[in-house]
Order: sequence, then structure tokens, then C-alpha cells
Amino acid sequence: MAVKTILGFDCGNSSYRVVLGKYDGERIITEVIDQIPNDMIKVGNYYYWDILRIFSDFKQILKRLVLQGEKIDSIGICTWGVDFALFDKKGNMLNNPLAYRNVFGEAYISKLTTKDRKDMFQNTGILCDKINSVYLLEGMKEEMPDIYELSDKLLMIPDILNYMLTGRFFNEPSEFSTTQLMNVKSKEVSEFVCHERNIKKELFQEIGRHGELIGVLLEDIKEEIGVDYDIPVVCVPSHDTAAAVLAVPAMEEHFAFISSGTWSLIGTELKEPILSDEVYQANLTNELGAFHTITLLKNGAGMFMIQKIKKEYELDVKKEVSWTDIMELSNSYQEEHTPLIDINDIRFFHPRKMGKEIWSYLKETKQADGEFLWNTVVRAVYASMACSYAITVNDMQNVTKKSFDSIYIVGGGAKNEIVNQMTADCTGKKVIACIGESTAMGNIAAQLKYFDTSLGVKDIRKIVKNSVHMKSYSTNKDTSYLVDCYKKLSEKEWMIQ
Ligand code: LRH
Repeated sequence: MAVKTILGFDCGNSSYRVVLGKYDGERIITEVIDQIPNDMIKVGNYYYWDILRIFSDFKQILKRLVLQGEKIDSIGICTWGVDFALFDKKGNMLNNPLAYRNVFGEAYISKLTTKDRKDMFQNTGILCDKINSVYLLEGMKEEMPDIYELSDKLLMIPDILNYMLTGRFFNEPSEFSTTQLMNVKSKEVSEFVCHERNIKKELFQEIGRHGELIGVLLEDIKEEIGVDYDIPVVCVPSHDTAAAVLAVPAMEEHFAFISSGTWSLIGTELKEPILSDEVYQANLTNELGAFHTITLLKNGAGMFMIQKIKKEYELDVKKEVSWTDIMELSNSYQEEHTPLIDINDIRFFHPRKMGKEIWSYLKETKQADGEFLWNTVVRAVYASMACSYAITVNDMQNVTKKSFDSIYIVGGGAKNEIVNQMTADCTGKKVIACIGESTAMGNIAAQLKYFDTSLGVKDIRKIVKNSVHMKSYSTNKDTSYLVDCYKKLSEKEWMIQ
């Protein structure tokens, strides 16, 4: 294959990045062209995403690249899962996408009986979770009935961007699986879920295949950015988790990964979903990965907590602080006892003040008293993340009956040396941190399939392996006792004592 210049857009909750990849036949050299902060915007009672600003910024960056003389061969779009907007018959967007941290999904999930939950899981492979699009959609029917009434199409966030770029309505499969509206066996819209949850099946579009063409850039966008040739927009695994997992540089067939960003996704890749009771009991979920693989994973709290703490800390000390400052805070904690919190407790999902909420938890569980201390809070988050990883990797080994030698960490969180080392200590396994933009790398690497249809997942991973920088961490000390403490905390055993 000739040299290719491929653009990957990776839109996350806290920032969006445009990454240019140059493929030379063996490896992809990436360059982050721009990184722009992102956040939910609260209007009245709801949190929204500003999709028009994201689209507009992306076009501006494209224009800049063209002005610099780049000839772009293709584009791929990735974002987080579950969020969507509704469109009318004529293709007008009816609402700004609502953010999954709006809590109205919860009311619907709490109405489900155990049987409902199990049936939903059997059909979709997906664990019933308050953030899944299906519950937000049910919520919208009640909260915004006029919009739902008018709606004719549902596009997930990456589908919206693909539509704005190409004019085509299309649902990308990995992102679509996060709705809990996809039948995990047929990989089509689930008739069962639409019927059970009373959702219009007609809202959904054709579900595409990775590596195929979605469309080329619309003429007016070509004009706006100053190109006179067609730029293909390719169907990549547009759920950021799926793209990041494709960028795991593992050559072994069975591997454990942690995709660490706003969320921590801890899992493994499979050929087929596992729909057993054990998987269900362990709160694991079968999402659709790249090229119809399955990523069996746990969706856990991630760097969102620490991102929120950083903002609160900045307000407290009245200046901007760096991530190194936050790590130093953690290192300045010298007590023998390691503070722990149940990071997946609902109270940490979207509290007004994360630091205060954690401190209250530490006091309630008799792990802290007296004056509030930032270093204790930061330390508690980092140590608890590592413990929760260890528990999930163990669950993963039990349900798959496989043993993993190493754990690959991808995503922005792979830069966190403290958590990486703590994970190696808590799991007793080698941790391989893959430094760089994993989601963008997976996005760009997946586009190679469009140019060479003979490429398989293994070939793509080989190219990724040639392209990424890795750093290994081995176990320094056995901290499995902390994992036991964490287990007790998360099972609320401290309340009984
Ligand atoms: C991670 C992620 C995750 C969930 C969440 C909403 O970025 O995509 O898989 O779906 O965001």
C-alpha cells in the first residue's frame, strides 16, 4: 500500500483531539494537530453537549491542515458511547445531544425486574446500566415528549458528525451496541428491546461495517476547507473503547486491557459474546468491538473523578495546577494506612463536589477524621482504581477460564505512572502502558482496511505494535491485602461491623 495520510478525530468528554497519521507501509506516525477542551453544558435542568461547536472546530482544523499543504486520504470519527440526538424526517436535528450524566435514565432502569434485566442482557449482551441510550430515550419520551413525537431518526454522537460531514444517515455498529438496542447475535436492531421498552424501531438506520465508506465530504465543506478532491469518511470503530482496544499492541490471542480515560474500561477481546450467569453476576458487558469482535468488559469509574478533583483543587488554591502537581499530592501521602473508596458507588457518579464527597465517605468508613486533606483524597482515588482493576481482571479470568500474563493499559490514563505501578502491585501481573493516543491510533489503523480489504485484526495490531511506545511495570510489592479491603468496602461490609 502506498503512503497514506489519514485523519483520526477522537472526541472525548473532557477534550477533543485531531490526530494526523502517516502510514508508510509498516507503521503509523501520529501527530496531534490540535486538542480542544470539551465539557457538558448545563441549561436549566439538563446537561448537553455542544455538537455544533465540535463540528465547527473540526472543520477549522481540517482547513488549517489543507492550508499547510496536507493531502488527506481519509477521515474517521470516534467519540464516547451512549449519547445521541434525534432528527426529524427532513434531517433537522431536534435537540442538542443530552449527556448521559443526566439522571433520568435511572428512573427507568429502577423499574426493571430481575427477569427484565436478565432478558435484556441475554438479547443484547449488554448489562443494564443507567447510562445506556435506551433508558435515556425512555426518559426523553417523558421529559421531552414533543421532540420524541417528531423524531424520525436517532444518530449517536459519531454518527451525527459523520452525517454532518457526508450527508448520510448511518449507525456505526460498535457505538450502536452501547445503546443496548442491538441484538448481540444478529448485530441488528433488537426487535425485542424496541418492543419491551416501547421504542420506535424506525428511528434506527442501516448499521454499517468497519472499513467501508460512509461517504465523501459534502461539496460545501470541500469548498469551505479549500479542497477540490473527494475525501472519504470511513466507518471506523467509532466507539472510543472499541478503537482503543484495536490499538492494544498485543500479539497474543488472549489479553487483558484497561482503556483508561474519563471511564476505566477493563476487559478482554472475544470472538463471541459470553452470556452466562457468571458474566451477568460479575457486572460485565459484551460490547461490539472492532471488526465484529466482542469486548467483554466492565465499565468502571475512571479519571473523571480525578479530573473533577483537579478542578476543585484549582479553585481552592486559586491557581492552575498540572497533572504532575496532582501526582505529587498523591506521593505526599505518607500514612501507613491506604485510604480506599468504592469508586463505582453511585454517590461518586456526579456529585456537586467530588473532593468533599470522598472525604465524607472516608469519614463514614472511619478511614479519616478531622480537617479535609487533598492528598488523602487523591491517594484514595488512585489506590481504589488499582484495586478495582485487580478485582475485574480476576473476574475476567474466571468467566473466560483464561489466564492473562500482562495487562495492557491504553488511553490518556496510561500516562499515570502511580496507577500503573499500583495496578502491577495489586494484580501481581506485568502492566504494559501504551503511551500515545490509543483511540486515534485505533481509528487511523482501522481506516487502513478501507485501502486494503485483505487486512485482518491481527495485521492491523502488528502495524500498531510497530507504531506505539510501551512502558512496562512489574510488581514491586504484594498489595493484594488492599484488594481484599476494597472488596469488603464495595460489598459494604464496613456497615455491618
Ligand atoms: C468511554 C465511554 C464508555 C461509556 C462512556 C459513556 O469513553 O465510551 O465506554 O460508553 O464513555
